[in-house]
Formats: sequence, structure tokens, C-alpha cells
Amino acid sequence: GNKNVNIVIVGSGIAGIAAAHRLTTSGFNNVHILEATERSGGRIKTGRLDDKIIEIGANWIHGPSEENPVFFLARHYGLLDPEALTPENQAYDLGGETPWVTNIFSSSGRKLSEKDIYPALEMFTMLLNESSEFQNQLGEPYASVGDFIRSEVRQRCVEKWKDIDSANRSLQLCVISGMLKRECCVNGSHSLDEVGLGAFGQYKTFPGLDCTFPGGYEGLIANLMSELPDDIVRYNRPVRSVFWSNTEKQSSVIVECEDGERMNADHVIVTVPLGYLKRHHTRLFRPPLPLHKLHSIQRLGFGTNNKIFVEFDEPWWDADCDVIQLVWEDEDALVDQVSDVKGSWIKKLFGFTVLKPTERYGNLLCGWIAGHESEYMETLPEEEVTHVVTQLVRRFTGNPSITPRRILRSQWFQDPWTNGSYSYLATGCSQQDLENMIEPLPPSASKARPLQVLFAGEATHLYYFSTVHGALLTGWREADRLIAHYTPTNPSKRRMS
Ligand code: 6YU
Repeated sequence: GNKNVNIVIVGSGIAGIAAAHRLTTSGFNNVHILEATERSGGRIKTGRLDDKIIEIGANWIHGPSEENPVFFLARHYGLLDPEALTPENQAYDLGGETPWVTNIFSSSGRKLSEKDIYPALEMFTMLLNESSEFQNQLGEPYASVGDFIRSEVRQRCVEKWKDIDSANRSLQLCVISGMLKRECCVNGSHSLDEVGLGAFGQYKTFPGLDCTFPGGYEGLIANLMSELPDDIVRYNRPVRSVFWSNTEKQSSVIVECEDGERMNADHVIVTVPLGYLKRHHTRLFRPPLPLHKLHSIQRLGFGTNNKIFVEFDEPWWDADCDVIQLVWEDEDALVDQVSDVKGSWIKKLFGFTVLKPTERYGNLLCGWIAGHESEYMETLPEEEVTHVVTQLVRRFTGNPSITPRRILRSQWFQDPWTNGSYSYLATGCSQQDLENMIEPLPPSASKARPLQVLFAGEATHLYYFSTVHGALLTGWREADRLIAHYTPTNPSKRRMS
């Protein structure tokens, strides 16, 4: 019967697992996942630093509240701390302001107060919110989010900061440079100059104060996997090519692995990251993708955001501190890129988040660095990264004897199956590009057998791209597409035939 149709899923990240979960629980019993690496989870990747659980990839449940399917599952499996389950936490509406306590250090070794940088924070928050309001407007007044923010800061500061002396004004601009770098991490872009203004409001959020998985994000993967048939995933099986057909001749899709092994499938769900697609689409799809789909793959942004975990014997931040922000006092030109990448890549690191609670993590920080500077950092030996981070901390604290106990960094750009961190809507992109990503092969106008190749993964969600919940929903979406395909919609007609 229909439940025997042969479905191959490429990639065992959250999108692939979600698709397999829904298909198998709906009775499809011939579903297989081909995964390039030796593990499931993809960009959900929990690691350890001694006995401490750390996240190499996805960190938070963004917007943990009723509507968020990741929150729903995490609660269902009992993976969250009690605070994350409280109604107050779920109702929390971010709107730019966060309850996080911030310590601010400057490159001359000064510690600034939150009050000291309030003018910059207020201006930046306002402009970031305004950046989301250009959607559906005819034409964009600026080339990018970066261009908009920089131009507006320069104009508005004249009037808004007229009572602020020039040294302080320069400091506020330096603070904004740091915020631009932070926003590069959020978007996973090299620079905000590469982030589109017209589509910036496309990204949607749920209410709720972001929370983490105390036992690690991979607990979500493990629980979903435990409900799948044994051996549904074949590991170390990188797929090289998917042979589909635009004509009526070929009856099934052929999936070819790197080692030449071939298998037939009725349907293939491709969940590989956009970074992988950008590099390998030519080899991966035979015949090549339709041009509109190809162009969207090229137009959409996929950059790098990495973490550098740093452990200290003693804290050099306040006990209640959640975020450490760094201010370079020579950056009043509003920059989010470093000109001398090799010599000064560390200037791109906007700051650190403090891992909480302290009883669980000790004095452990997570540094955040995006862009080409981050990609360069990946190529350096660990000792070199440790050395540069040590110099940074000594300079900003003015304490020449601080020495990190150890460090550990992510290297998402070097990962051959990801080639970066997550997607963003680059300049020139619109919702149409995401719609093109979603469209199955062959395109609907074709007479060839429909739904040969389907597309899921983080970069195929219209509003929640770049997130775990977005990826999860796309896996369910494509499973539902196949389920609907095999569900008779008009029973009376079927009885007659
Ligand atoms: C979230 C967060 N988070 C930090 C960092 C990263 C990401 N995300 P997968 O890649 O998982 O699976 C594909 C599989 O395919 C994989 O196993 C491959 O090995 C395999 N494969 C590849 N090629 C193959 C082949 N040829 N053959 C066979 N197999 C192959 N998301 O919700 N909270 O805190 C973070 C973060 C460092 C790298 C994140 C976060 C993103 C998620 O990790 C990611 O979306 C999903 O895991 C992807 O799942 P998947 O199944 O699609 O792919 C205004 C505006 C702004 C817009 N952005 C703001 C949002 C902020 C996003 N923030 C992220 C932040 C962090 C810190």
C-alpha cells in the first residue's frame, strides 16, 4: 500500500529527524535517513568542558512559550528547568530590552556603567526596531541594515546628543560599533552591510525569555530518536547526487552516496544546510535546479557565528553579570568589520555571555564572534586563540595577571557539512527567495511525477529561518506534504473509481 512508499531523508539534523518522526508515526514504514557524519543533531551539538555541559551549536530556545514547538517538546520530555516553565517566563516580551545585567569594559581598561552607555543603547535599540519596519514598502531608502543604522546614527546624534560633550559622544559611537558586531552574531552575517533592510522584518519571534537545556540541547534529539524505529539512520553516508526527473520517463529518484552506492526512492527530503547547498548544488542535483531556485540559494545569506568558551579560576565580572560587553575606544567610525583581519581579528568579538547558574558552570564565559574574522579564527591553532583572548582580557580589565584556565571554540565554517552557521536575508532578498527554497522538484507546472524532491531545513522557513524551531517546523511541513499526497481528499470520487 501507500504506506510502503520509499522515502529517503538526507541529513539527520532536527529537520530530518522531525520529518522522519512524523512520517513513521503516521504509519509510513519505509523511511530512511542518510547522514554524512557519525552523529545525529547537526547544528544541535552538545559538548563538554571537563564535566560541564556546553553547546557548540544552538544555544537557546528562542521565545519559549506555548506556540513554540521546541518549547512544547522540551517540556513534554522534561528537559527544562522549572523557571523556564513559569507563566512569567513564557509571557516575557523581549521587544529589544532584556533583563540581562551587563558589565561593560573598554579597551583602555576602564569599567563603564550601564548608565554611561545609555544614549548609545537607546539609539541602537530604536534603530534596530525601525529596521524591521521597511517591509512591503516600495523601495528601500538605504542599501542595507548596516547602511541604515550608520546613516541614521550620524544624523540623529547631532540633535539627540547635543548636550553630550565630544569625548563622550565619540565613546557612544564606539559602543554602537560593538552593538553592530553583536548584531552580526545574531544574524550570522559578516557585516550588517550584507543584511537586507526591506526583508529584515520577515523574521518573527515568539514571546518568552530565551532559556537553555540544562542537560544539553542534544537531549531533544535523543528523545525524538528514541521514538524512531531502530536503525532508521545510516551514519557516515554522505549523499553526493540526487537524480530527479523533469520528464515522465524516470519512475523513481536515485540517490547516490559519495562511495558510489545508489538507491531508489519514491521521495527524497533534502535537509542539508544552505551553506552546503551554496557550495555543492551543481553536484547534488541532476539535472540542475531550476534557475529561480538556484538564484535564491545564491542570493540568501549564510555566514559564520562562532563561540569561544573561556574558563577562569576567578571571575573578573560582577556576581550578577549575564553579559560582558567590550568597547574599543578607537571605533567611533561605526564599524562592524576589522580592516586587518590577521592582526586584529579579535576586535570582532563583541563580548561574552556568562554561563549560568554559577554553581553549575563555575567561572565560564562564552565569547561570540561572527564574520570573516571568525572564519580566520577557526584556522588558528588553539594556543594562538588562547594567547589572543588572554591579551584581550588583560587589556580590558587592566589586570596583567589574568590567565584563562582553558578555552574551547566552535569551527562551523570549517565543518564541510555546514560551511557556516545559519541563514539570513541578505541584501536583495525577499520572501520570494524563501518560497523558492521551499518549492519541491519538479516544479508544479511540470507533467513529471510530482514531489520527487522536497526541501526542509532552517533556511526553508518563511519566518523562523535560522532557528531550531524553524527547522523543526519545516521537517513536519514536508512530512505533512507527503502525508496529504497519499491521503484521499475526495472519498466519494475514490469509491466510484
Ligand atoms: C536556535 C539558538 N544558535 C548557534 C550556532 C549555530 C546555530 N542556531 P542541520 O545542519 O542541523 O542538519 C543538517 C544535517 O545534514 C547535518 O547533520 C549534516 O551533517 C547533514 N548533511 C550535510 N550534507 C550532507 C550530505 N551531503 N549527505 C548527508 N547528510 C548531509 N537556533 O533556535 N537557538 O540559540 C541558535 C546557534 C553557533 C551553528 C545556531 C540556533 C541555529 C540552529 O542550530 C539551526 O537552525 C538548526 O539546528 C538547523 O537544523 P537543520 O536540520 O535545518 O540543519 C531580525 C532578525 C534576525 C534573524 N536571526 C535571529 C535569530 C537568531 C538565531 N540565533 C542563533 C543563535 C544561536 C546562538
